[in-house]
Amino acid sequence: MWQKIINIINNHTRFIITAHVNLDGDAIGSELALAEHLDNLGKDVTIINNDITPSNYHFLDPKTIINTYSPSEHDSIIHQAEVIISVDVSGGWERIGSPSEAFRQSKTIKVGIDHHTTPPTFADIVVTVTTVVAAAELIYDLLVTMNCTFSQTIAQAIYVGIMTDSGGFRFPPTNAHTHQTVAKLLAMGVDPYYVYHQIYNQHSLQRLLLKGHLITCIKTAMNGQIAYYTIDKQTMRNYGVTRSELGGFTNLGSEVKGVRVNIFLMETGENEVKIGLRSDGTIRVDKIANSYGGGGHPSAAGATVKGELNEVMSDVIEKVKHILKSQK
Ligand SMILES: [Mn+2]
Repeated sequence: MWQKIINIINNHTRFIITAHVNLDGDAIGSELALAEHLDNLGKDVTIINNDITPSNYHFLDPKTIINTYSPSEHDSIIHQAEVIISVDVSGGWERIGSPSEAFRQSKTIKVGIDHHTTPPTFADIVVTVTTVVAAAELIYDLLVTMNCTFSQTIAQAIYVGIMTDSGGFRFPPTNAHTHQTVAKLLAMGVDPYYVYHQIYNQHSLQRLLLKGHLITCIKTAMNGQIAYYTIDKQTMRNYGVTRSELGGFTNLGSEVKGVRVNIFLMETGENEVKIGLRSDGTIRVDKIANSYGGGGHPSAAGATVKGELNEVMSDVIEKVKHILKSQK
C-alpha cells in the first residue's frame, strides 16, 4: 500500500505537508508526526495550512513549525518544492483552501493520505482507507512501514489524531486495531490525561455560556428523530466567541434518546452557512453532505453552502426527513 509513497519520500528532498480547512486534531497530529519523521530523514519539510492552528493544539507545536499560508512568504517555497503531501483531505482542491491555487500551479508530485469516504481528487498518488477512524492511523502505519523510531512527540501527535477523530475512542469505525495502535502509542510515553486536558479543558467561560444558550435552542422534528439548532454571527458577537471556538457544538442534540440525526448550522459569512451533521449510525449523513458539495464520514459529515440560515435549515431537514421516511 505504501511502496509508491515510500519511493517518493526516498527519492526527493523538498516536501510540503498540508491538510484541510478548519483544522482539527487529526489534521494537525498527522501533519506534525509526518513532518518530524521526514525531518529525521534529513528532508526539507514545510507545513502550510489555510487556517491558523487552534490554540488548544499549540502544545503539539511548541516551535510553531506549522505555517498559515501567506503568498508572499510561501509561494517561493511551494515553487521549489518537489512533493506536496496532503493528510486528512478528501474531495477537491477547495478542501485545502487558499494555498491550493499555488499548489495546483506547482510542478510537484501530489500525494494524498486520507480516510474519508470521498477520496481526494487532486492527488497523483492516493492512499485512502475508510476503515480507520483517523488519518493519523494511516500515518502511524506508514511510519511503522518505514521503520521510524517513534519519539514521544511523534507518538503524541498520532495519538491526538486518533483520540480527537474518534471522539475519545467512541465513533465508528473505532475497533480493536485502533486500540492496539493506541496501546503502542501509550507504551511510547503518551500521557492520555495531559493530552485530554490540553485539548478539551481550555475554553473560555463565554464559550460555555454560549453552549448553554445553544442547548436551549434545540428543536426536534420527525417525532424526535431529528434535532436541530443554528447560530448566527450576531449571537457569536454577543457572547464574544469566535467561530474557531465552536468545535464540539455539532452533536449537542445527539445526547437525546431517539435522536438519529443532529443538524447544526452556523452562519459563517455573508449568505454563507456551514452545515454540521451527526447520526446515530443508522443513516449515512456523508451522503447528505455530498449533496451540498461537502463530505465526511457516514456518521459525521459537513458542508459549506450559500444561503440564509433558516432556508438552508428547512432544506436540510427536508432531505433528512426524506431519507428517514424512505427507510421505513
Ligand atoms: Mn480525520
